[in-house]
Amino acid sequence: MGWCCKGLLLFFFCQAWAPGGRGAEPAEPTAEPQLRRGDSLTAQEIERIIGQILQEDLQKADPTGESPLAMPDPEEKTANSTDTKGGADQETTVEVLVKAKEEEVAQEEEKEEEVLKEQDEENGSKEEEREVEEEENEQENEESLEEVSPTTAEGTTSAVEDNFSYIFSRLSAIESAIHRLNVQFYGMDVKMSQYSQNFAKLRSKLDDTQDTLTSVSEMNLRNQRHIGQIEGCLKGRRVSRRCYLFFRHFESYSNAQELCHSRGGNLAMPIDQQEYAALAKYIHESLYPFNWPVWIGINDRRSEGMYLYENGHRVSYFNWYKDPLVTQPNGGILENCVSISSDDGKWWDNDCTRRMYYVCEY
Ligand SMILES: [Ca+2]
Repeated sequence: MGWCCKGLLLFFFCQAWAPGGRGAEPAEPTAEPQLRRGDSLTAQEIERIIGQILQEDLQKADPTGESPLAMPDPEEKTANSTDTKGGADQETTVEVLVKAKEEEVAQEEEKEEEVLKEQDEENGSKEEEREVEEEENEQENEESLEEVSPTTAEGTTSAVEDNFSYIFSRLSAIESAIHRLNVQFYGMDVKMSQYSQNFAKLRSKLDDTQDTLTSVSEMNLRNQRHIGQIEGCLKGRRVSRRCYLFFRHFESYSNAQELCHSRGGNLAMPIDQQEYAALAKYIHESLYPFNWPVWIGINDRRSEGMYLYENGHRVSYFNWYKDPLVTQPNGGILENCVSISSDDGKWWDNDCTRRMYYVCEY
C-alpha cells in the first residue's frame, strides 16, 4: 500500500476518531477551494490536509501546545517537504500520532469505565447505606417503644413522670370502680332484704296454701266417705242401721280394709245372728251359683285366739265352719283373718295376705 492510500485511510480514520467528529463541528470557512469527489490531489495537498486535521485534533486535546507530539509549524513542514527524507519522517510521525491518538482514546475509555464503575459503586454504597439507615431507624423506633429508662436525664424524668401519671390514673380508675362496686353492693343488699321479705311473705302464703290444701284434702276424704256411704246404701243392702256393699276385687285383708275406710266404712262387722244371716244371704245372692271366700272385718292379729272387729271391739258371736274332718279356726298364728263362704256363710281363718273378694259396711 502506497503512501497515498495510507494517507486516505488515515484521513477517514482520523475523521471517525476525532472527538465530536468533524461532522459535529462545521468546518471553518477558508479561502482554500472545497474538495469534490473525483478531484485529483497531489501528495503535498493530501499531506497538508492531514496535517491540518491532526493539528486541529492536537490543539483540541492539548490547548497549551506543550505536547511533544505537537505538529510542527506549517511553514517548517512546507520547507522540509522538499527533503527526500521528509516523506519517510512524515509517515513515521503520522503513525506515532495515530498511536498516540489511539492510546489517548483508550485512556479516555478506561477513564469513562472507571467513572462508571465508581458511579455504580457509589450507587451501591448509597443503597447499602440507605438500607443500613432504614434498619437503624427501625431499631431505634423499636427501642424507643420498648425503652423503659431514657438515656438522658430529662428523658428519664419525663418517663418517670409519665409512669407516675399512668399509675395515678389507674389508681383513680380503680378507686372509681371500687366506689361503683360499693354502690352496686349496697343496691344488692337492699334488693336482698326485699327478696328476703318477699320470701317470708311467700313462705307464709305457702303455709296458708298448704293448710288450705290439707283442709281441702280432708274435706275431699270426708266427701268421699259420704259418697261411699251413700253409694254403699244405694248399691248395697241395708240391714237395720247399716249398709253392706260387696266388691268383686281380689285384695289382701289390709288393702280391703283401707279401701272400705276411704269410702267412709270398714270391712263388714255383723254383731249378732240377725246381721250375720242378712250378710250371708247378701253374699250368697251376689256370688250364686259359685262358692267364694269373702273377707269380713274380724281378725286375731293382735293376740292369737282373741278375735276383734276392726273397730277394736271383741267378737261375741261366732259362726265357724264345723266338720268331723275339718274344724275352724285351725291356722293358728299363720291364719289370723276371717272370711265367710258364699254358699253357707260359715267362717274360715285364712292367711291375711291372701287376695280375695271383700264386703264393706257403711
Ligand atoms: Ca289365728
